[in-house]
Amino acid sequence: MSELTRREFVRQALLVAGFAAGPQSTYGATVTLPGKPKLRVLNDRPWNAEALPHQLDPEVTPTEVFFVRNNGIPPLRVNVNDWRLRIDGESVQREIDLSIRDLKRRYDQVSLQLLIECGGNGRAEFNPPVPGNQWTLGAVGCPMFHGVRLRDVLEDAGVKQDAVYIGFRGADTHLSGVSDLLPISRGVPIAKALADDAMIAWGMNGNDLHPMNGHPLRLVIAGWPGSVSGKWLTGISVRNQVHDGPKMGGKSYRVPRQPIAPGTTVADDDMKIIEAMPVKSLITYPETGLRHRKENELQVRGHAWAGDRLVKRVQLSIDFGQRWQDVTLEAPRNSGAWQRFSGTVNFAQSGYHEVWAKAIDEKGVGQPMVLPGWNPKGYLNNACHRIATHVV
Ligand SMILES: Nc1nc2c(c(=O)[nH]1)N[C@H]1C(S)=C(S)[C@@H](COP(=O)(O)O)O[C@H]1N2
Ligand SMILES: [Mo]
Repeated sequence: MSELTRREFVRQALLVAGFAAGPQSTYGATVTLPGKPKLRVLNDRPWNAEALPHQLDPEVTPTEVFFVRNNGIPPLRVNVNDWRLRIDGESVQREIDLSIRDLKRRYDQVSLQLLIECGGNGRAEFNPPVPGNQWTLGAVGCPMFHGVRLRDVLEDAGVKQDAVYIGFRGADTHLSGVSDLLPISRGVPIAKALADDAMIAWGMNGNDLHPMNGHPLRLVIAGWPGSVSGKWLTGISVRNQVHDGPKMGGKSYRVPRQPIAPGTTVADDDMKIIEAMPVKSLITYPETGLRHRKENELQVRGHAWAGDRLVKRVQLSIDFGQRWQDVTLEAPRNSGAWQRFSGTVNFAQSGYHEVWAKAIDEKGVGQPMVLPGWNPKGYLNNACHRIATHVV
């Protein structure tokens, strides 16, 4: 990253931490994230910002439109040469301690295009409303990541037979300012940690990671709630039990075991951890609100993804879901990447129309047309995306 970006980041981070005087954001004021000026900022204490659907049109998500979701305050000073990653826990054969240079030298380097979607993407649509960042559609992206496979590092430390889960530690600090409190420490079952689409990354889209996306090191665990992809990564524990770090329990990243009526209170014991994210798609071209001439066909394209599954089919509707047409769907570049869809629609009538997209995964599970299962924290909204067109 450029020195300017770094300095601006530190300045912003200081502001967030309340340590420095400077232009304060007040309600309604425009604030933008350094290096990501087009993102829609939901909150700057801590920083949370999302893309608009049409900004996500490129096959590989550019860094400047890749969303940011922070639970705490990012580290103010990062020294890449001194950075250490520790692999420990009850279920490793030997603890190891690695520099970024060690990571680069000891293991096969890979570049993989991997999808990260926040578990709360789409939360704004929940009714009754639920607290938390009011994400609409853009807390998702699929950049290219550079690093090593998580599996190679874990196997180097040696994974014992009784390993159940991994849990990460990061260098960000708790919003309360208490230094030994982690803002978040989550993880995944060992099988997912050893999968092809789980990596430790030091780079994104040909550069270092952006400071807000975890520079200098992060986990990327594709297709699961973004909260398992630990940023500013300093440690990974291989656990002999389900990881119990902050935001693994209670209502965090958990949904009711059984469907509940909207607005119902649920006991923590009746909640389960979210695993792979459900099938979803996003129309990235055209932008909603388009004016379109009736005699021309309209090109429509976007991306579809389905957690640990492949998407098998994408359909479009221009009559509010009464009739659907299949469109072309490409294979992912690698396991863990989203899939491009593209097709054309023709309008028989002028006037207000909507284009709806629906993806169906390899098990035959499709997206719901309306908000699925209400849950207390507003996770897993994979309802169909719709855009408006004015046909003239
Ligand atoms: N250390 C740390 N890792 C973290 C977080 C965080 O606040 N701290 N946020 C998580 C959440 S909730 C999401 S959705 C993803 C978002 O990654 P991004 O900000 O790079 O888009 O990072 C995850 N990793
Ligand atoms: Mo998230």
